[in-house]
Amino acid sequence: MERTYLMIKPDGVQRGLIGDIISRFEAKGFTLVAGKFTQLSRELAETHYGEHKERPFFGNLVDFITSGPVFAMVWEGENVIKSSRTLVGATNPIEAAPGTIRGDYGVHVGMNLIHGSDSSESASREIDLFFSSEELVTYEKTLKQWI
Ligand code: ABT
Ligand code: MG
Repeated sequence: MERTYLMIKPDGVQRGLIGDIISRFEAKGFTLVAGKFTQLSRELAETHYGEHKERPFFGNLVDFITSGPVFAMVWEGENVIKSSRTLVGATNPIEAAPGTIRGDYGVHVGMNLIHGSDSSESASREIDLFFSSEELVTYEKTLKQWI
């Protein structure tokens, strides 16, 4: 089963959107594997966004992502990497379709609410960067008769 790394950014946390965002992935049919409310160090943020090191917005990006706590998560499900990028929407919220997280809530490319891994390589790298193997919880849904 495929896994991806999703992270609600400081703007999503401060606007009180953690619950709404998690609900969307639950309602879609994906399963939560790990979750952590945490403040990123500069070093971790620079490693996570290392592919953008040479871009002009890199400094601002690292400033923003370390400006307050984030909610880091691992989600599992069929085609979860691609599907979660669809639920998240285009990088620039102005261009993101209504119905997507960025399309519904965002206006600024530098504050676009949530990060999602863009490939299976990124997903493995990012899951390992943010979570230890003990923090990844696999379980069976055994309470179907009650819920
Ligand atoms: P992430 O999920 O945060 O990686 O965003 P996404 O993959 O949709 O877009 P990319 B290209 O990876 O952007 C990374 C972060 O850089 C910000 N950014 C991007 C800018 O501020 N200006 C730009 O011109 C571009 C291309 C948006 C992303 N994050 N934030 N916050
Ligand atoms: Mg990206």
